[in-house]
Amino acid sequence: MSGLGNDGMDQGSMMESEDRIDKTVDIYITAEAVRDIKHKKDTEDFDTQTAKTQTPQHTGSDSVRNRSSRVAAVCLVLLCVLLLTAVIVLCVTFTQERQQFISKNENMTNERDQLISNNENLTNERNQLISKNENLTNERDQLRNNLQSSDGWTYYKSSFYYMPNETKSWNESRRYCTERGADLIIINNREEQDFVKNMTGKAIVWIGLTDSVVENTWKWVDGSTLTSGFWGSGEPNGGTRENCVLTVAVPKLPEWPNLVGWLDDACTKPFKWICEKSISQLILP
Ligand SMILES: [Ca+2]
Ligand SMILES: [Ca+2]
Repeated sequence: MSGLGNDGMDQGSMMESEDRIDKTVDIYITAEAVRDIKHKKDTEDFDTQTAKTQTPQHTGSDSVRNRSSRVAAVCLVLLCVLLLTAVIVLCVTFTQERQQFISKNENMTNERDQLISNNENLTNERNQLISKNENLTNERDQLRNNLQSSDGWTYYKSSFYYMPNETKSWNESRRYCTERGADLIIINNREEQDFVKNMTGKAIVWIGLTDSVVENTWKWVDGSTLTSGFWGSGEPNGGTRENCVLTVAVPKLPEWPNLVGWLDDACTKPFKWICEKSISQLILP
């Protein structure tokens, strides 16, 4: 019974011992946990305090850096805008000048073409005129040769002259001329009068002047009215009896001892005469 009682006592003391061990372990564990929590808290407090003390310094430096970056970026953008504007202005200016140059070049090309065309036209006209002139010269020379060789006509200043070696009345003399495509001579100026003087010599010849239609209104054979002439002294003086005109270069006849120049006389008298044919009559008959 006592053994049983001791055994019951031993078992009870053993259980108490185990309870004490468990409590002791719990106390250690609790103390370590409390220590860990405290250490953690202290660490967090330290970090927070460190952060609190360090943050203002880092924030000021970044602000300055950020402001500088912003200024640099703005400057860069402005520079880009300026460069872009300059490029655009240069492009526009270059395009305008290029178009002006092209336009000028086209105008000059057109002017050059017109000048070339004008020059070609002028060259053609000149060649045509040269050709016409050559043809006219050939025709004139041929006519001159024909007349001089066939009838002894004399060429002087765009007209041919011929004085046959015979005498006729004024009307018959004129008919002789018209049958050969000519007419009695018309004396237009002093040069022609001197030419006639040299041609006639001492001969007295009929010229193409008459007042047979209206007395004292002297008309040339082409219908034109006499404006000024080379009348001899006292001439014309024949009235209606003398309606045709002679020219005298050298005074020789008894009835006109000192007469030089033109005089009126009866148209029926026989005298020499001079035919005249202008070159225009030969080309355009
Ligand atoms: Ca008369
Ligand atoms: Ca007279």
